[in-house]
Amino acid sequence: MNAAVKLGSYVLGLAVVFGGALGVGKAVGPVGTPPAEDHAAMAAPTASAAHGEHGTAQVKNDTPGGLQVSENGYTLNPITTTIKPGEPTDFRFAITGPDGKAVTGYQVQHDKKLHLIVASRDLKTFQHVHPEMAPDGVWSVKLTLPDAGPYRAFADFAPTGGDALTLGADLTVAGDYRPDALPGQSRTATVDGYEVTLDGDLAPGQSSRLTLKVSKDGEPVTDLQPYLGAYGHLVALRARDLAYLHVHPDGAPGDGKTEPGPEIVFYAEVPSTGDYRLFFDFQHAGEVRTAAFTLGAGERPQVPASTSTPEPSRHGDDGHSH
Ligand SMILES: [Cu+2]
Repeated sequence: MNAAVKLGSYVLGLAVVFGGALGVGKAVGPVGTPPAEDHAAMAAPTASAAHGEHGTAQVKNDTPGGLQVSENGYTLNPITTTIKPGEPTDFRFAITGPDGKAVTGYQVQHDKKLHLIVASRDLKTFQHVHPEMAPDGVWSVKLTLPDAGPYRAFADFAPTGGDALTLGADLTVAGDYRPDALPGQSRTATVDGYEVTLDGDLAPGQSSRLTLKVSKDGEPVTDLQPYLGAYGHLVALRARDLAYLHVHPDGAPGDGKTEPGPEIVFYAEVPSTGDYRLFFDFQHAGEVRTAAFTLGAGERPQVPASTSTPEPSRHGDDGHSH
């Protein structure tokens, strides 16, 4: 056994797994694709060990997941194109691979072969569902999208033998569309009598520790149930373009140190300043609920207040506005 080769491949493996978080993906050279949304990494037992050591990582250039309908030869193909507001619809789609055929082999990540997230473009509506795959590779799931308007569907999966990917496609629900403004920043969310608080800050280009604490009737909840291989699942979407971001749970049920609440820790990595909408799924008393938060990352960009045509200067031609 050549120790150098072994170490080299170990380091490369780490770079592929943690490239996004560490910002070293570029340093190891032309890795074929950015390791965006490597959910396989989330399941790796060593994942949490790498956190906390790279708080000074540079802002990465990797394209976040979910912004492309096709990446690395894999394409998300919606088959169902008509969705009516408020009506249960059998939403069907297929993932095609580099050979153009529907992919039927998937790796299980977080207990499932494929996770489908559907969010309205205004981030008011969020659903996280698990479609069933037919032998021909067509996935289907009952979806009820409450309101008319544009939605984004994200397929989060890893093909057998390939890297994890999150592909995104637009869905449109016809009708009278009334967009909502992004809810203001808040660290407390209430859902079905549960209060969830969020502690921690998002920092662009860094792995940020976020702690979610679940209470009910003022009492901490200490018997959360495993859901998707963790005591909670967190999806972060960037406002405006719905980039789908990298979030790792810290610890797993049954690892001897992760408690079933009230606090669940995640490491989230955001690629830029701006607002993010965080959706936290947790299971208690046999039911999965979602708490949503809006959180800003970094300093707000300094956007000029007005986009109107500049007036001619009244102070001569010095070119400065006052
Ligand atoms: Cu899922």
